This record gives sequence, structure tokens and C-alpha cells, in this order.
Amino acid sequence: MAFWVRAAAAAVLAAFLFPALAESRVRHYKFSVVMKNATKLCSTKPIVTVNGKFPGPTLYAREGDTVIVRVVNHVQYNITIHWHGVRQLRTGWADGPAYITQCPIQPGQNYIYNFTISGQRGTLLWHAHITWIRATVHGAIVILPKLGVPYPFPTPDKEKIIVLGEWWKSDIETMISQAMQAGVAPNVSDAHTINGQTGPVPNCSSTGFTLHVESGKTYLLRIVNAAVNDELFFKVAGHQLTVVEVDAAYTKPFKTDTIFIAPGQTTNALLTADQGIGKYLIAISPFMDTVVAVDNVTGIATLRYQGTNAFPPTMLTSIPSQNATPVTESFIASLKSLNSNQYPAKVPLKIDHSLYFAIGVGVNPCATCVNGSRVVADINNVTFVMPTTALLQAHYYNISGVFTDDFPANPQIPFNYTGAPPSNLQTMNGTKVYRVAFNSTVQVVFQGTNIIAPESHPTHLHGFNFYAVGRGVGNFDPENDPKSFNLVDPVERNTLSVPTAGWTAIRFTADNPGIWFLHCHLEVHTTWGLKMAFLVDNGKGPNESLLPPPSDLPMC
Ligand SMILES: *[C@@H]1O[C@H](CO)[C@@H](O)[C@H](O)[C@H]1NC(C)=O
Ligand SMILES: *[C@@H]1O[C@H](CO)[C@@H](O)[C@H](O)[C@H]1NC(C)=O
Ligand SMILES: *[C@@H]1O[C@H](CO)[C@@H](O)[C@H](O)[C@H]1NC(C)=O
Ligand SMILES: *[C@@H]1O[C@H](CO)[C@@H](O)[C@H](O)[C@H]1NC(C)=O
Ligand SMILES: *[C@@H]1O[C@H](CO)[C@@H](O)[C@H](O)[C@H]1NC(C)=O
Ligand SMILES: *[C@@H]1O[C@H](CO)[C@@H](O)[C@H](O)[C@H]1NC(C)=O
Ligand SMILES: *[C@@H]1O[C@H](CO)[C@@H](O)[C@H](O)[C@H]1NC(C)=O
Ligand SMILES: *[C@@H]1O[C@H](CO)[C@@H](O)[C@H](O)[C@H]1NC(C)=O
Ligand SMILES: *[C@@H]1O[C@H](CO)[C@@H](O)[C@H](O)[C@H]1NC(C)=O
Ligand SMILES: *[C@@H]1O[C@H](CO)[C@@H](O)[C@H](O)[C@H]1NC(C)=O
Ligand SMILES: *[C@@H]1O[C@H](CO)[C@@H](O)[C@H](O)[C@H]1NC(C)=O
Ligand SMILES: *[C@@H]1O[C@H](CO)[C@@H](O)[C@H](O)[C@H]1NC(C)=O
Ligand SMILES: [Cu+2]
Repeated sequence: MAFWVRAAAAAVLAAFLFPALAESRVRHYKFSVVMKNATKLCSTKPIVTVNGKFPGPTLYAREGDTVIVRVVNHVQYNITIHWHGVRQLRTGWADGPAYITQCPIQPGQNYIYNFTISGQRGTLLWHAHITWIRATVHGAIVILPKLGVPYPFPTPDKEKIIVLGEWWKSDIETMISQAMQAGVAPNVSDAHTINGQTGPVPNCSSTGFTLHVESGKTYLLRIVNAAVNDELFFKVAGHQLTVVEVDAAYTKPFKTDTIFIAPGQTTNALLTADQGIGKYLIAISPFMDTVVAVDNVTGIATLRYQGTNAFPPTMLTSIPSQNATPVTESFIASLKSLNSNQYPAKVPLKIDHSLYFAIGVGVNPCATCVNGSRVVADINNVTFVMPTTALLQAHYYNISGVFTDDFPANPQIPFNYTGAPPSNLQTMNGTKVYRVAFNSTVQVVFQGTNIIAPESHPTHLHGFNFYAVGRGVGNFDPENDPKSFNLVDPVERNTLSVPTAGWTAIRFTADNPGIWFLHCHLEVHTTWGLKMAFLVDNGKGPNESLLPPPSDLPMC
């Protein structure tokens, strides 16, 4: 017995001393989905959590590691978990979006997510991917570089995780299902949270999250936007931030006093505690540059230097206004791939599929709805209808009648997308995918539309990182706009805001066989139908093919 214990300890030690022995570790996690009472804004409600935590546990791994997460569902809701931004090469079964890559883990059931992290390092997030459960079921994923590989920026003294969220006083699942039945917009949240805390609220005992720092040290802040519907500004009074990575891809470092971060995005930034000992306010506030209601309550936390006595924090001299479009555009324009020898930007230069996706909302008749109609959302006029069999299962087992592969490459009835809307705002229902061969190259120009209200749409692609090659206001001009595309060092990411009444162009290589969801990461728009999927066929041989499904894959 003692021998085995010593042998095991020696193996662990060897793993630290000799990195080669430690390559490709397997990391095991258990995620128990349980209800937990939580009190915020002076009121208590039960929430769905992982392991009783809000935000949930941080998942740590190194590049190259295999991650095994056993999810056990102890709640009355169907559950799935998505590992947002993890490439999932050939392991689509572990991606997580309900009815896209798997059927839900039903109450009392469990499922093992099994995937390997390759070619990525930085911060990502995990979250539930069914109805609106991700509001409370989410957490950070920290991917460290391989042992012995340094960061391409000065090594920070410490690292801190900062997860941003949104809080509703009412039960979220009830709220969204009532809103959907009535065909009305769901209520906006009641507060923004920083690491699960709202910040001071009059007459409630809530001080907010405190970020402890020591004078002179440098911190790597791993910032995750796990909010449901709100793009956010992040600011720390008196301190500059140096952005070094987004969506687990290194960027050229740049200094800023404001970070703009959309739901589903992650940003790593260095902060040096180089100011006088004291307390400094941290604030998150929403971005909304159109006439859509948003939770406008600023979330507050405190940066506190060691040795500070209790006195009021240094306030922020300004918080960006809700419609501060120039702040978002200047932040986005500053983001560039690091594009070094070690981390080159591999932007596809020759395009096999050039797609133009008009995204926005529409209005469909609805007999049971308050106004006899409901607001829906669409891509190229297709409002995605969720199947009852997971698309990936239908694809793998050749089950017909679940989806069709005729997703339109272009708007079928072109109109002035950012001008006067068409007279007919109706959309069509469909469960359609766009099919491409393995390793083909794809360009998508997302065109925001003006229907009802133009709006910023943070669009997320599963299974791939893409390069953000171009961006502009108004309608995309296929003749002239490509001339100014950045094909050298565009930022690489998995979620990107399509500007209000504007367009953005992305490129990626479809080197991952399977079915990959694409959707707006504002949950309200996803729910309304702003989603589709890419079907990437197998290439040649097993290394270019989707793996067979695991034996415990949940059934519908
Ligand atoms: C939450 O609190 C209520 C009322 O006190 C209690 O009945 C319920 O069991 C609690 N739920 C959990 C998950 O602790
Ligand atoms: C995870 O997947 C790998 C590769 O398919 C397989 O060898 C391994 O047994 C799986 N592990 C578990 C716990 O399912
Ligand atoms: C939505 O907000 C309104 C106004 O605050 C409130 O009356 C209603 O109960 C809320 N709906 C739900 C489902 O929480
Ligand atoms: C119903 O339609 C009217 C007119 O378009 C609009 O002002 C009102 O907000 C709508 N009500 C709901 C509940 O959507
Ligand atoms: C806070 O409590 C005080 C004293 O009970 C009361 O006068 C005040 O209106 C309360 N403020 C809010 C915002 O509820
Ligand atoms: C926040 O929104 C509410 C409701 O729409 C509005 O009454 C309030 O004036 C807004 N506050 C700020 C600071 O914009
Ligand atoms: C599905 O069809 C393809 C091509 O027709 C075939 O190669 C494959 O074996 C079929 N898969 C299953 C699980 O039946
Ligand atoms: C589209 O609408 C915009 C805004 O009204 C207008 O400036 C533009 O000229 C229109 N474009 C075309 C091609 O009609
Ligand atoms: C969208 O589809 C609906 C239903 O087929 C049709 O009536 C409408 O004209 C289409 N609109 C556009 C812009 O394609
Ligand atoms: C479209 O799908 C929704 C369900 O997502 C359904 O309620 C509605 O009746 C469908 N509309 C048409 C025109 O088929
Ligand atoms: C994918 O295509 C690129 C050229 O676009 C080629 O260099 C590469 O070898 C291909 N990879 C595979 C696995 O086929
Ligand atoms: C849970 O998922 C199963 C399988 O898809 C489905 O039959 C059931 O209706 C779902 N339950 C709820 C409450 O949505
Ligand atoms: Cu959207």
C-alpha cells in the first residue's frame, strides 16, 4: 500500500520535473447539476448551478490535454453543456448545443464530455446550451500553454478570473417561456454581476466582488462575458489594461482603458498595480446603440491594494454611454492577431464558398400571441426551427426528414438591408444546414438588417476559429469592400459583433468534420431563430472523419 502511494507521488513529481512525461494529461472533472438558493438584490430564488456554485467551477487544462467531464443531472430541467470556443476536432459529440450535436441530458441522467484541446491557449468559457439555463450555469475555461512554453508577453505575477453575468430576480425559465408564448420581448435582467456579485444595492447587504492586488505586481485578468443578452464595457478606475489575447488566440498587445466584450467572448488583459495604494472602482456597463431596451444597471466591483484601509474607492471619471459606438469600434479596430512565427495567422486566401448572410428580426403571425404576431429572428429569411432529433445524430446515422442541406448562400430576395425595410416582414421556418466539403474555405459576410430595429449581433461559430477580415457600416459592397480586407493579421476568434446597421466578414477553413452551430450569442435572438448550422463532410480516412458517437450519448 505504502509503496503504491509513494510510487504515485513519485510519478506526480516526475511529471512536474520532466515535462515530456507530462504531455497530454487527462483531466477529470465532475459537474453535478444541482439547484441552489441564491440571494441577490434582496431576494432569494432557487437557481440551476454546477456543483452549487455561481459562477460555476473553473476548468483548467493545458494545450494538448484531454478533458473528461462527467455531467450528472440532478435537476428537473434538461441540460447540456457547451465548451464554448473549444475546437472539438472530430469530437462534435462533445460540443453540447441541444438538438444540434446531442439530445439533452434528461433529469437523473448523466453524460461524459470527452475532448482534447489542441492548438489553443488562453481563456474560454463553458455554459449550458439549452433554453436560458446558461444564465446561471457557466464558468471559465483556462487553457495554459504546454509545459515549458512561455506566454508571448511578460509573465504576470498572478492570474485572476473575472466572469461577467446578468441576474434576474424572477425565475428565468418561467420568464422566457411566458414571453415566448405571448410573443413579446422577454424582460431585461435586473442587474449585472462580476464573479456572481452585483455590487452595492441600496438597503441590501451586498458589497460586490473585491479584486485583491499587491502594489507593483502585474495581473493577468481572464475576463469572460457570460451575460445572456448584453454586450458590456469593462473599466478599472485609474488603470490601463493591455489586451494580449481574445477567445484563446494571442493578439498584438495594445493598451486601452476600456474593454468591449460581447456575450461568449473572452479577453485576457494585463493590469499592473502601479497606482497609489487604495481602492479603485471596477465597472461593467451595457452597450446598446439602438432603440432596444437593455438592463442599464452598472455592475460594480472593487480593485483593492494590499494595505488599504477602509476609505471610499477612487471613482471612474467616466463610464461609456450606452450608445458609445465609437468606443466599440476603436476597441475592435485595435484587435489584431499576434501573427508571429510561432503563432502565425493562417487566413484563407482562396475562397471556395462565399456566403452573404442577412441577419436580423422579422414578424410572423401567431394566433395565441398578444398582438396576433410574434417577433422572430432569421438568417437569410430562414427562422431556424429546432429539430427533435439532434442534427449530428441524423447526419451520422443517415436519418432523413430531420434537416435539409439547402440553406441559402445569399438572401433570396435582396433588399436595402440598412435602408427602408421591405413591406413584408414575414420569414420562413426551416431546419436547414449549409453543406461544405472537408477542408474547404468559407467566407461569410454577415449583414445586419434594419427590420424593426437594427442591432448589434455577437455571432458565434462552433467548431472553428475564424478570422475577422473586414467590417463596415451600411450595406456590404462586394466590389469595393474586399479591397480593404485585412488578410495579414486579422483577429482570430469564435464570436464577433456584427455592427448595428453594418456588416462584418469572416473567413475560416472547414477542417473539422461534423455539424457546427452558428448563432447570435444574445440568447433572445437565438431563441427567436437567429441560428443555422454548417455541415462539414468527412474528408479521406479516419483522421479526417467524425469519430463514432460515445456509447452514453443521450437519446431523445
Ligand atoms: C430553498 O429555500 C426554500 C425555502 O426556504 C426551501 O424550501 C428549499 O428547499 C431550498 N432549496 C434548496 C435547493 O436549497
Ligand atoms: C475519451 O475518448 C478517447 C478517444 O476516443 C477514448 O480512448 C477514451 O476511452 C474516452 N474516455 C472516456 C472516459 O470515455
Ligand atoms: C416582467 O417585468 C414586468 C414588469 O417589471 C413584471 O410585471 C413581470 O412579472 C415580469 N415577468 C416575468 C415573467 O418575470
Ligand atoms: C403590439 O403592437 C403595438 C403596435 O405595433 C406595439 O406598440 C405594442 O408594443 C405591441 N405589444 C406587444 C405586447 O408586443
Ligand atoms: C432604504 O431604507 C430606508 C430606511 O428604511 C428608506 O427610507 C429608503 O427609502 C430605502 N431605500 C430604498 C431604495 O429602498
Ligand atoms: C434605465 O432604464 C430605465 C428603464 O428603461 C429608465 O427608466 C432609466 O432612466 C434608465 N437609466 C439610465 C441611467 O439610463
Ligand atoms: C450513411 O450513409 C453513408 C453514405 O451513403 C454511408 O457511407 C454510411 O455508412 C452510412 N452510415 C450509417 C451509420 O448507416
Ligand atoms: C439604402 O438605404 C440607405 C438609407 O436610407 C440609403 O442611404 C441608400 O442610398 C440606400 N441604398 C440603395 C442602394 O438604395
Ligand atoms: C421571406 O419568406 C417569406 C415566406 O416565404 C416571404 O413571404 C418573404 O417575402 C420573404 N422575405 C424575404 C426578404 O426574403
Ligand atoms: C414556424 O415554427 C413555429 C415553431 O417554431 C410554429 O409555431 C409556427 O407555426 C411555424 N410557422 C409556420 C408558418 O409554419
Ligand atoms: C487543406 O487545404 C490546404 C490548402 O487550402 C492544404 O494545404 C492542406 O494540406 C489541406 N489539408 C488537408 C488535411 O487536406
Ligand atoms: C427533455 O428532452 C426530451 C428529449 O428530447 C424531450 O422529450 C422532453 O420533452 C424534454 N423536456 C422538457 C421539459 O423540455
Ligand atoms: Cu443578435
